[in-house]
Amino acid sequence: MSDIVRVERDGDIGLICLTKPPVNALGVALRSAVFDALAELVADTSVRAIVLYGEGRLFSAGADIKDFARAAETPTLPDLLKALNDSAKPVVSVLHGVAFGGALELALATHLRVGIEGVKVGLPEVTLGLLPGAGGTQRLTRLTGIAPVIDIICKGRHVADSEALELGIIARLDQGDPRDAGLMAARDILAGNLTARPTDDLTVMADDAALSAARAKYAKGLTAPQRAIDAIEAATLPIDEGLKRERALFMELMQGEERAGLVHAFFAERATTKIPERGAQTRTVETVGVVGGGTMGVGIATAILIAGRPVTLIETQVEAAARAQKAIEANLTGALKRGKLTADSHAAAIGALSCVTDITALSDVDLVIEAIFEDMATKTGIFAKLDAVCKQGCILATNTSYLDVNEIAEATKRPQDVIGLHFFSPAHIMRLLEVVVGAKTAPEVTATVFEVARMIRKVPVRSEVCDGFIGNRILTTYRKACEYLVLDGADFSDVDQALEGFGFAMGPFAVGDLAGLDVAKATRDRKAATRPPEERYSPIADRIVDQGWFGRKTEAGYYVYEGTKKTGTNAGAVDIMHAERKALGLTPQEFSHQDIVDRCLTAMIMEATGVIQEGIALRPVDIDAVQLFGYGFPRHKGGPMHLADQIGPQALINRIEAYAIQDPYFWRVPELLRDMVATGRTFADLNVERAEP
Ligand code: 3H9
Repeated sequence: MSDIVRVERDGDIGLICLTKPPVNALGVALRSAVFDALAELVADTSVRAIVLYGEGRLFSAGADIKDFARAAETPTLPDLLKALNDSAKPVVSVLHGVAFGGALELALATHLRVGIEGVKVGLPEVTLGLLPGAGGTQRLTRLTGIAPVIDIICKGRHVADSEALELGIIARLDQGDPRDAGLMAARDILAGNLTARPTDDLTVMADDAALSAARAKYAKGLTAPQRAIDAIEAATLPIDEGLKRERALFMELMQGEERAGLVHAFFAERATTKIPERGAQTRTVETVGVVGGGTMGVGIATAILIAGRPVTLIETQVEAAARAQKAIEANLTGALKRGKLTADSHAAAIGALSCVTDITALSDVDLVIEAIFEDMATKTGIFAKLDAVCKQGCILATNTSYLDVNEIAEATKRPQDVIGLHFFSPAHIMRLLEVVVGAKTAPEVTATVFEVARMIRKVPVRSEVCDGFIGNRILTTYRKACEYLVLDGADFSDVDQALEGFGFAMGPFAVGDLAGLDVAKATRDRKAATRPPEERYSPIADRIVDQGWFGRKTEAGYYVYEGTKKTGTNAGAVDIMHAERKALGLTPQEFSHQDIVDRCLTAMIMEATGVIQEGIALRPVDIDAVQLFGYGFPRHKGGPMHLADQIGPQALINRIEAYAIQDPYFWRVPELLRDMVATGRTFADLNVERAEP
């Protein structure tokens, strides 16, 4: 017996229990232990049926994703599945919690599957740039037919218990203990009351219409769903041929950049919670106050209510409080429609909201999040009031996106309880939460807000205080690079197209139109007095705003709109671009889409490297998480620092030095890049070195 698999016997039934925390991932050690356990039970003449189940909160999360970088070791998952399929004794698998990827494939190779209520099954490999590589495309198709399997695999979606039953993925749905359910099913099989048979014995009906519709649907997207369709098509072949085809397609994807980027993104989402404050005693957060009922306050309140915690929201006027109440209720109803809330939890969330004008209503809450407009004097005024009103131990958070959290903290007599929580709009949907730790913030406060982030399903990233923190600081540099490109000859629509071609949902100028060009101008005006004289400045955006073109809300900005629909570029904005280039005496240069992407991403990486060098971010992977979950960086590219490793530090230095010939003030090589060249380290190495700060 090993410590990751328990072999038991109950009469003539043998049981194999997976006991490898945290998620029973099917790495080589677990595969090998199950393989040996199976051989032992198959050889035991007293055993007539075998049950496979898992211990802990879930059956298994599938193949061990950390192993992808290594060559497959034997027994491989297909080796193990063949042994299960070929077992002369019936094998029943019991699925509880989740059975994803290789875990579902493992179960599909057993002769019968039982689900425990609440179980979710799925083949999410496409979300990792892969396709199911251990028979999933062949065996699931044998159970459900081609059309349903395309929907499940190409979307990588989770299938709920009742649907799994309906589709025949599980033979029955039980309640309670997986072990008991497995024993009961095994006894029913031995008594002839339940049929168990290898999935491989089933055949698949061809469905050319479903395949060609899927090919058309996924033609423009990522590679993995396209290859998955090819593998599903092979399910009409004899099983051995189909499995061979699936494996070949799987191995091809395994070598791809898409897979590397998506796997990096998977771990980035989970890496950011490893902070130095981990392990500090946390405070209890049961009740939350929100100050400000604008877009941010409404979104933040919604996120907290969805997580089942009561919210008291403060506005200055009764009408504004009523408006916030209505907006939050509408958000909650949206969450109900999207399946994020049940009818009961929706009603409970609405009952747990109170929008009032009296700040003393916050006297007993555990956490307050201030979300008023960005003005230091107003914010410090609010924090002084909160200091007077809130109970001792209450955490006071500000949702500022760039103001100095230390200065805000000093407005109170308890700076140790003050922290920045920078949400992204819409706050109940966007996953990123920048946690801005002040000079005096207590470790337990930081640890507690990371717990709160988990509760509201955010990706929290720890940042030190600086102008713009991690995200907006990098965004500012990236945007400047985009604007300089336009000054130098690339049309703004070319810049947008190039970056959309790279994978951003929207280019920077289209985003500017969406966010409001007047808002960006107000920020530039605020910074004008402190702008260094050596810094290049593009007046194009200011001239566009001068025309009253603020973007989508005025139906004209860089582009023109009918309602929210973009109908073309704004000819007036194009004229301004040409005129300003001329006024500055600039001769337009030619830039290919590749040049544009290289410059803009190099600017992003350059600033991000500075952010790491200065210790504002803990690790390169934290920057990737910020970009992926807050700024629309394409997930399959893994994030700017993952990309930086592919480009390499020396190539990045060469680029920056070449760009610096024209603008040495903006383009400067960060010391860390030179250090990486000298020591041969990559950003991935830094992630490993700093994995547990
Ligand atoms: C596959 O199966 C390929 C096959 O078709 C073919 C093979 C030939 N491996 O998410 P959590 C870690 S591809 C390694 O925080 P939750 C995770 O990093 C696989 N590690 O918990 C974290 O570690 P840490 C297809 C894994 O309760 C810890 O476990 N399967 C794996 O919020 C806890 O995870 C998938 O795509 C893994 N497979 O969610 C499923 N899974 O504490 C991927 C998790 O050090 N996993 N870890 O940060 C999930 O969707 C979620 O983790 C799950 C649990 C729902 C299971």
